[in-house]
Amino acid sequence: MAEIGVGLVGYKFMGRAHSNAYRQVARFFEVDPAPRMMALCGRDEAGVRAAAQQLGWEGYETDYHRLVARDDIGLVDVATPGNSHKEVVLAALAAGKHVLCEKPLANTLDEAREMLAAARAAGPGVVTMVNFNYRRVPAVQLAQRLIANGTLGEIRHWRAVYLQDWINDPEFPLVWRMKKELAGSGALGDIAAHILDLAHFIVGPVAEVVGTMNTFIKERPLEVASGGGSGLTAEAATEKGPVTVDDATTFLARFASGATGTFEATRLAPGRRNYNSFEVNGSNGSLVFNLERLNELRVFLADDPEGMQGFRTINVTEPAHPYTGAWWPAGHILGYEHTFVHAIKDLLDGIKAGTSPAPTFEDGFRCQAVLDAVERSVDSGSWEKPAEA
Ligand code: SOE
Repeated sequence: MAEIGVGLVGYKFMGRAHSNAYRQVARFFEVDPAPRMMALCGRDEAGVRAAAQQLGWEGYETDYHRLVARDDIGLVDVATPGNSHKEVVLAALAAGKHVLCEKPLANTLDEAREMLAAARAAGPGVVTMVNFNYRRVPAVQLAQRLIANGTLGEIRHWRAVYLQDWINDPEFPLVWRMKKELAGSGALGDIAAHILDLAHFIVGPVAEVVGTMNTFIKERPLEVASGGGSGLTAEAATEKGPVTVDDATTFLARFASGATGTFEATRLAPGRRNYNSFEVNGSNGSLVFNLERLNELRVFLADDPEGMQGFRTINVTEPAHPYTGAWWPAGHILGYEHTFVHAIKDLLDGIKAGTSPAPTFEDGFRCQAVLDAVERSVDSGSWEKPAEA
């Protein structure tokens, strides 16, 4: 079996999730090439050396320029905060490497446009993908299929929320996700981007939006040191600094298909740890997904017999369901980390076939364009259309 050398930039929360995926993918799926974990990259030598050892990388680099120049690396994975996506991705593409980039593609629409142009210019032999990992939840795949094959009829409503509470405490420090220069935006780019990508995957393109964005907690203690494993913990200093992104964003959408959509994303919803949920209503039925119960899809079909109607809960772990047959017997459930393994599996298949798997950089740009339209609508107070590439 062929191998492809992988270089991963970033070793915090996403770096750990991606590392785990590279370690596991060839153990459960038939992939060709199989990934070889050549080097982890980060600026702090002591930190990256320790992480490389813990996460199973053969070596490390402290400069991404050196990483992308290595002949033994064919795939560069970018799992850093958004402010460095563009420069690393452009360098990797210029070196002819395949690229996986964490979501959202970029911090601004202009950056996303430049990255898309570079991916197109790199030619069809260079595979690129954006890691919106929730597309790879088996229940989400089933939802998409039920809509694509017409089971739900004409789609009228998309209703999605992504609710978290990890920054609800005003004493939680000002980590990079709350700084515009590093993250681009707050709840909008961090988590609304996910439900928007899911909407694009399941319902189709969003044609126009109108939204609100709020920053309820305007300053926070500075961060003493970045947190460990989960990436969503940190130690607070006494000095404070301004929060420069949104805590919460909501928007209404009209889809190109004529369906309507609502989106709400907040990191200030006490008790909601990682509540990424959507409901779709079609002329012939409805479906409901909730990430906190990710092995299940709830489906209502209007043509079920009278007296027997109601939401059924499908445990999406049968061999017939996407990805799950490669893991465990039916009913032996999957978790968050499997979504990353599935993404890497599809990426490796794409590399073999010479085609970029979805979400492509086009998809990443389209998502960014809607995020940008939401921000414009907050300023203009009116409906705004996403820009074209
Ligand atoms: C923090 O809000 C975060 O880790 C996001 O950055 C991820 O994209 C999301 O999947 C989980 O929450």
